[in-house]
Amino acid sequence: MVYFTAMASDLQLPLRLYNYYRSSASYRVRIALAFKGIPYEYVPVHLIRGGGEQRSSEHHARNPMEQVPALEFTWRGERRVIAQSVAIIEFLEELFPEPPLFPRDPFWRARARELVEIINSGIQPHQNLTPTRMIDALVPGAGLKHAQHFNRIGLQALEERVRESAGRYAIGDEITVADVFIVPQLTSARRFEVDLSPYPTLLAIEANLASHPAFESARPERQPDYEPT
Ligand SMILES: N[C@@H](CCC(=O)N[C@@H](CS)C(=O)NCC(=O)O)C(=O)O
Repeated sequence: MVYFTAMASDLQLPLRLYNYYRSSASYRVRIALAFKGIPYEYVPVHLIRGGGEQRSSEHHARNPMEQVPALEFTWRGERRVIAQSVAIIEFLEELFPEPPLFPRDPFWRARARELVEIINSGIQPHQNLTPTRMIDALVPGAGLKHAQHFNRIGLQALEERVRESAGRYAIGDEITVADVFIVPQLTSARRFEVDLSPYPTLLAIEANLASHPAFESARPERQPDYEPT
């Protein structure tokens, strides 16, 4: 059952998620939507084909950063779009507070956000298509090394932090937004051929979440636009 707040009555379901199966930022939002049991329409945006559908004028209007994900919905009768996975997930949390993704305790809520930011601003921007292509254009072959370097720095920081807090998940035994970011990041790190053996706590958290229905259904290979590589 979807738990609504009073504000959620301003929102008209279903939501439309513009995303790409392999995008880790999209994967985060898919997990959050599934975790909260919110129905949505999946609209694929192919990031490679034809120079990238994210660069089309239609998608630019949805997200001027020309990235996925972008969540479209009707709010108080007006068609609206929000981009940026953190903003989207916080919006969902406010409108659909149950089950929660943010710890109630202020310290652990801040810690969950810290783990999120290590990934969102410390790792993912360095592995993204646009910067790695630009680095490759400057120094051929350096884009992958750049992505690997920042994955290692960020994953090490995460590993040290979660060693302090992990139970079954990143923060104790309740699933939080930190888990929603960690699982897609580990999937990306494997794609960038990063050795994950130095991060046993992160790997244990990922294993504990592998069969959770929300995490399972959000996996790249379960999406309609999935392409085996
Ligand atoms: N901080 C943004 C990152 C979004 C982002 O970088 N999306 C990537 C895919 S994971 C993208 O659309 N890249 C397209 C490109 O670089 O052209 C978020 O959390 O939503």
